[in-house]
Amino acid sequence: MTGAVTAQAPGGDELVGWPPEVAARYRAAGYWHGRSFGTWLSLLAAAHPGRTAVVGRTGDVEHRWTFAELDRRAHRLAAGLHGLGVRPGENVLLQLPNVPEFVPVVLALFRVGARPVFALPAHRDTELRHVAQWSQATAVLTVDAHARFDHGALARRTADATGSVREVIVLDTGAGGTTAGAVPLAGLDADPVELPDPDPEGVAFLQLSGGSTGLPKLIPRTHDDYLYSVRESARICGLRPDGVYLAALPAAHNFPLSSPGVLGALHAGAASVLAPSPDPATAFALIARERVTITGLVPPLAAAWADAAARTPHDLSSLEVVLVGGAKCGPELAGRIGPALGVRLQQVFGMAEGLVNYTRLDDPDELVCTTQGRPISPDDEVRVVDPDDPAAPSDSEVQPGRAGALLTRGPYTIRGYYRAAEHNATAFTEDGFYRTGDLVRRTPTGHLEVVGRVKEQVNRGGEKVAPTEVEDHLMAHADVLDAAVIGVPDSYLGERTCAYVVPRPGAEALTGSVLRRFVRERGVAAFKVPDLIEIVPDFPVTGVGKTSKRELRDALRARATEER
Ligand code: OOB
Repeated sequence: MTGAVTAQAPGGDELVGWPPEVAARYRAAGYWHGRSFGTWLSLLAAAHPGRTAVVGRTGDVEHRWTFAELDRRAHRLAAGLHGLGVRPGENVLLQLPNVPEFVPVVLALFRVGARPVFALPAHRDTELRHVAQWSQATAVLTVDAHARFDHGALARRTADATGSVREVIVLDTGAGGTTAGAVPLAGLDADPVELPDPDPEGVAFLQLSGGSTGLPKLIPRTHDDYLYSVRESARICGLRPDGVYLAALPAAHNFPLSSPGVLGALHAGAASVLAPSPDPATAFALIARERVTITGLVPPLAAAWADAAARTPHDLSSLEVVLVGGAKCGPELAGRIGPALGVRLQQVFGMAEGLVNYTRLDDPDELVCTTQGRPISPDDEVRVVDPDDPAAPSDSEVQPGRAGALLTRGPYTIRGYYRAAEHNATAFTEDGFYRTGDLVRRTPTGHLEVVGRVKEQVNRGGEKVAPTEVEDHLMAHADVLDAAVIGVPDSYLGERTCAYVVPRPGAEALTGSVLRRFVRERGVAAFKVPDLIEIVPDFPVTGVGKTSKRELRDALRARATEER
């Protein structure tokens, strides 16, 4: 097996591989097993054939599949996809809500060696088009409709706008979306065929980055690197074969997928229950019925669950562990979750690019409440450096215990985004550390406390918003002269977005609601539509000369803080 897989493509490598000597070290240390997801699934099916693997609902139909059944479905679906012309190395844009089919679909694509590109259910035209074009996707696989939105039609529009897409595949849930002209997923069921096993060091799938500069970047993860993080996550979170993981968040996101998530549960021989919604009413009923033992939540949901638990008629006593992450969980909320839900809290600070930190189940309460955990791997290298000038980083390490910008590299952290040579030049150091953009403090125990951010991003309760992306949408409006988006504190979400908009002279009718509707109608995820819009006559000018957007946002943040 070769080390770095570097298929050249316009814009740069698909996969910036680890240097061969580093890859050899990760193999020798036992992190990379040289096994594909397909082989991994076959081994799991052999080890736990009769155990429940996946539980969930598609429309009115409840599904409950054992490991053997999941394996069989993934084989048959892989054959069906292959019969349709889906080939190894092709990218397939996937947009599925938490339906049970999510699991066999992903595993079937892995078996074919085609890479799922994990869009979130909230993504709309602009995001899907961008991601389909950038990945040169050959198929879009989606659901007919979900939460009263026609995903079939969205997939069709995405396909029509993207020359590379040959097929639209739709899971019909009876929800009424557009399925005309699409290949029904149910029809992709064929007798298993012999398929070449994909290279475990090659790209298994593409995750979407939260992004701080414009539209999402694609994150190439390999079988080897991801399976390592999945195995260790399952162990660190104490998953056992009799465990039951509830996927409350959208399963395509890295957190419910692998921290420890659906894949971690599979690895442990445990069951995954896919919740159609994370609201307490839906989730608590599932916890009681399926005897759920573990789940993962973003902080606002954890707070809502903690409040609702006091009044619920449902029996939550099976629940043992709740992971909270995606955004900062402060000590007050962290202290409340355990007692309110009768669980052990695990904080998780992760990123789709790789590095995942967990508080350990046997950590002292103090660390569990005040830190976001420590890395999975002894070979996760962490540097905390001087954050002073992001444009000209000196990358000198700060004094121990002081806050600084987090840089990391390791056995499951990417060395580069997918086909993004230019962006990679600044997103990574020359020696391969990923610039996370997070500000952290490291404790003597090696735990990290997230204290802020140097990247231009708003973290809206775990949902990441790139200000430039929203500013570009606002500025597409004919009456908008300029726009700047910042995050402002919010008691529920942690932060929400506030857009400052300068109208063109004479554009009197411009209002916040007009602009919100305008942004929404351009086809963007609802969480990116600005929460607050302030129409202002002009921007404060900072310093001398021309104001950069970054300086402008800094000035607006300072002013907003002052006003509070
Ligand atoms: C998870 O992944 P992403 O890719 O959506 O977002 C990563 C970013 C981090 O760089 C950090 O800025 C923020 O989300 N973040 C946290 C956090 N967990 C993530 N900030 C403060 N405290 C935390 N606990 O969000 C993700 C991936 C895997 C597991 C968990 C979360």
